[in-house]
Amino acid sequence: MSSETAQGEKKACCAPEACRKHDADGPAANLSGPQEPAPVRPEIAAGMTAIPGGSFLMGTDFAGAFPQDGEGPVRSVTLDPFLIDRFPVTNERFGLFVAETGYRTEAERFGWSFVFWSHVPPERFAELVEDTVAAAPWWCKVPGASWKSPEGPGSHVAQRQQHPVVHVSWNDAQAYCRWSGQRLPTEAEWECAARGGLVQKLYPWGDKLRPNGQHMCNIWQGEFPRHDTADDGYAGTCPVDAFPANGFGLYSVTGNTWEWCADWFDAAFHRNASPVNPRGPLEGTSRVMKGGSFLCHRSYCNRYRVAARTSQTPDSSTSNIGFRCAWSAARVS
Ligand SMILES: [Ca+2]
Repeated sequence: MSSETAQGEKKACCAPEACRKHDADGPAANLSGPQEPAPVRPEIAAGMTAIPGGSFLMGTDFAGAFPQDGEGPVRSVTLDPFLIDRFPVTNERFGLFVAETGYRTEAERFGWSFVFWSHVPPERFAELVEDTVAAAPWWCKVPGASWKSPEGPGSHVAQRQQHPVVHVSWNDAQAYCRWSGQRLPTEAEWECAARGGLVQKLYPWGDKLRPNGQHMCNIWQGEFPRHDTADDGYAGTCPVDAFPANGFGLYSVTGNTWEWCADWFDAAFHRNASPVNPRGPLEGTSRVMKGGSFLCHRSYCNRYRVAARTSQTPDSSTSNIGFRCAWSAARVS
């Protein structure tokens, strides 16, 4: 496949749009909550790290980037100090939220989610898969797939407690934040934290994907989408601490799962926006996602870079989208 074709299909390869139909009694009714966030729980605050305020160079002019995504131009962005989770939200932590609140995710309410084809047990493929995405047939609509049954009925997360939670929509992440007392990071905060204090490097650790031949994140090896050799040790998600942390102590920044950010997505908005604590457009149709996932491969989608960005509608869920949370340092007493 040519690179031009691959770039043109970025939405389908990164994560398919759910195109779910809402009604008055749909998932939105599940999302009401207090206007003022609850205090951050001590056990959650303990898992966060402080990112100093100041300026950093956001975006990239890298020749291998995706200009249509709005990765460039490089610009100086200034942020107030903030705190951010060192790890993506795990199945264990999300399970605690669900146990305490009874929350049902959008995938559970709509009754299905998207699963990558090779993760569906082949002997049960016809039974479990209702449909596939025309532009990306490796994405399967699986009734019953959810955060606690990532490959549909019969699968579970018992042995994946320290993996990032998946099959969670942006709306689900917002609901979690209302419980935890946190909020989603802005895209600028996410990228600043992901860079780990390095300046204009491609990855959280530098410019070389595999320094000294060492895998530094969970992405795809082999021929996408047919055969993942899992040379990095994992086909699918991996524990959030499976690879080294970056300079700010953040784990699982690139690869593993995409992570929702607070901002609405626009490919050009930032060109004329304020560079001080940018928050993205006031409205939009899809939310920013950062970091890439275990499905990213340089032959098709090299979005496992800190400046890379994509988006999805806020009710979408797949087996490769998760999130981590932030907190404003000004709220620390
Ligand atoms: Ca992998």
